[in-house]
Amino acid sequence: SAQRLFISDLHLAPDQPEILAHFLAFLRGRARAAAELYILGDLFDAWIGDDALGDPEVAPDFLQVAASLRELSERGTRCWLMQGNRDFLLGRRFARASGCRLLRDPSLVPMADQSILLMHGDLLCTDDIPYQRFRRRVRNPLVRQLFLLRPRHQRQRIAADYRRRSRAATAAKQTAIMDVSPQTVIQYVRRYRADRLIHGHTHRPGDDPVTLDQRQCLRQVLADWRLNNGEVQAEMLVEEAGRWWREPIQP
Ligand code: OKV
Ligand code: MN
Repeated sequence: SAQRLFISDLHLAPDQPEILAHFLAFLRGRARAAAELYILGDLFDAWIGDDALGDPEVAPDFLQVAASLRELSERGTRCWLMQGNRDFLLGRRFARASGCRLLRDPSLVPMADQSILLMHGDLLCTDDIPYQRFRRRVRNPLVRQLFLLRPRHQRQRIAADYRRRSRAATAAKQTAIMDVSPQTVIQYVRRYRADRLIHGHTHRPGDDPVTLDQRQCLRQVLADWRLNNGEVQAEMLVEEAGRWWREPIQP
């Protein structure tokens, strides 16, 4: 079929084998019926560099993710991958290993007579000043290169430290600060003349009509994948011939 599937925020991590298994089953099952799969960031909960793919000390299971994505694209589903705020170090080497094409954030793509703006979503959360400062720092090309030059075990330790400190900071933040800024949403939609904005990151799935310049744009927020009473809860957005709907991802 000519379906396009949109997912984000799987946050794959070695200590959550259920979500990993759910994703691998999705790649071998439902995803095969699609022409294109869009992964809009935070496929992984942490990423310390593409050279760590398959490192037994980091996450041996992630080799399976790359192999299964590759198999899906070889079977005819084109896979697009955007970096998220957690896996912003995903690069060409992972793209090659997984058969995915990298999508920059933001990306404007024409689909079914509409201009669709695809983002991870963290660029929209401009009220979270400490996060935006962190973002600028770790994405600075020099800071990034110096990090990638360190041995893998050091990077692992540094990353674990960041995550520990971030959990404490997130718990202390007001939830409104961690949502998108409505003014920033309007800025992006206006600048790109988008008819639809699709993003993840906030873990607040839903549809939000945005009015600007006497026209309507629809902002669609993708769901994160999570474990709920031992069951994986996952959902995707689907487009086919200009029709859009949400669909749960079954085991
Ligand atoms: C990713 C986030 C951890 C948020 C560090 C330079 C520096 C990269 C890094 C370390 C952390 C990614 C790579 C991770 C995102 C966190 C905690 C909060 C809010 C440096 C370049 F500065 F140390 F030199 N990192 N990891 N967070 O564990 O994947 O997005 S990570
Ligand atoms: Mn995110």
